[in-house]
This record gives sequence, structure tokens and C-alpha cells, in this order.
Amino acid sequence: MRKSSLGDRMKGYECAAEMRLTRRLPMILRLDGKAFHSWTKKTGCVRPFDHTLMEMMFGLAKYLCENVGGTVMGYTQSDEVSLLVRDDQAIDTEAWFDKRIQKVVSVASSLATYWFNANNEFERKVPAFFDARAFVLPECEVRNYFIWRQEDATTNSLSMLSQSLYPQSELQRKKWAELQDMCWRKGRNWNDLESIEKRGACVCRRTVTVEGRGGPCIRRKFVLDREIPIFTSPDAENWWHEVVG
Ligand SMILES: Nc1nc2c(ncn2[C@@H]2O[C@H](COP(=O)(O)OP(=O)(O)O)[C@@H](O)[C@H]2O)c(=O)[nH]1
Ligand SMILES: [Mg+2]
Repeated sequence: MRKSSLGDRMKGYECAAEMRLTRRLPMILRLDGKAFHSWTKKTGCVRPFDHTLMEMMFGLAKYLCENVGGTVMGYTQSDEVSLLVRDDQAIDTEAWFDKRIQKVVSVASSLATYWFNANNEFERKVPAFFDARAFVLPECEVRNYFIWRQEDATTNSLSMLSQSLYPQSELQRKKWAELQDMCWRKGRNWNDLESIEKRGACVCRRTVTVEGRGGPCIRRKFVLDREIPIFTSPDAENWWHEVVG
């Protein structure tokens, strides 16, 4: 048997499993910590909000924004990071790994797993892993995607706070206002939490002045925004326009 025919046949099997996402549509790439419910316990993360973990997630989001080609912005909450990745800026803009799903998700999860473990600030170095998923959606749904993730962040935030104050049995079937009220009765006002605790944070490309060899110069850099608006609010219009376009 000729070598090339064996190779061609194997390549054929390989190609059959190769899927690409549609070019020029916005892509969402979401990374999520694997079994972080137990990872956070083994690591000794504090409840309801562990700021060491949060700062690591912010660093991870920035690293991913800088290393996934075409990223416009990153959003992080809890143990997850969502990236908005575009390849429609110009007709010849290239897509990261040609939007080959297997490449995109495997490289993205390796990048995340590498960075997170290399920058683990906790004393107990429990290995952490990240899964990744990638998909495209219509332009008109991009903001709705981030509204969905932010609503998840907000719901989790109130339930984490409630769970730190009451046993689970007392929290079952309680509505938003009731939970807020219960927290308030224990002296904790959910509204007074930090923005990052209530709705997560974003990494956005901003124009910044940096010191160059020939003096100050202007650069576009990814920076962390710890005071993001509520994505459904009218205040978010300008912010969204500036960050996403
Ligand atoms: N103690 C603590 N745990 C957290 C914090 N942020 C996220 N977690 C944990 O991470 C989990 C993330 O949720 P999810 O991805 O749905 O669950 P997973 O499948 O166990 O990773 C939460 O259920 C919490 O248990 C934090 O700030 N402190
Ligand atoms: Mg997880």
C-alpha cells in the first residue's frame, strides 16, 4: 500500500470531524471552571465572595482577551469567562484558527488552564481545569447573550449572600425580594455589595497613554472595568457603544 493513500484515508477520517463556525458572525467563546464547587472547597475559598479567586478570574479574562485573536471584550463572573470574538472588521479579516471548533475550544481551554494554575495565588495548589465552548449568534443577540450571563451573576450573587447567612432549608422557594429582605434582617444589604460582587466585570479595549522611549504615546490596550453597568439599563447604551461598537 502506498504511504500517501494511507495518509489520505486517515486525513479523510480526520476531515470528517472538522467543523468550522460561520465566518463573519460574532463568536462567543465561554470558559468555565471544571467542578469549581469542589475546587473552591478544596482550595479553601471564602464564602460568599472570594476576592482572591475573583482577582485570578480577572487576570485570566485579560490573558484570554490578549491571546484569542479578534477578541473585542471579555466578561467574567463566578468561575466563567465569556469572550466576544469578531472576524468581520474587514473583508479580509482572518478568524482565529479559521473558526475550526476543535482548535478553538482546545487551545482556549489550554490557555485558560495554563494561566490559572501558573497564577494560582492560594496556598493550597489544587489543580484547576477549564472547559470551553464556542458558537456564533446573530448580531442582534450579542447584547442579549451578555444580559443572560449578567442576570446569572446577579441571581447567584444574592443566593451566595443568602446561603452565607441562612441554612439552605430556610431559603427554598424564596423570591428575590424575600431573599433581599432576609439578608437585610441580618444586617447585610445586597444593594451595598461591590459592583464586581453583584454583576461581574469586563475586560475592554481602551485608549490609554503609556510611557514609550520617545515620551508618552497612545495605545489601545485591554483593561479591566470593575464598574460595569447593568446591561439592560439605559446607562449601558454609551458604555456598550464604546466597548462593542
Ligand atoms: N466559596 C466560593 N465559591 C465560589 C465563588 N465563586 C464561584 N464559586 C463556586 O464555583 C461554582 C461555579 O458554578 P458552576 O460552574 O455552575 O459549577 P461547577 O460545575 O461546580 O464548576 C459555584 O457553584 C460555587 O460553588 C466564590 O467567590 N467563593
Ligand atoms: Mg464551573
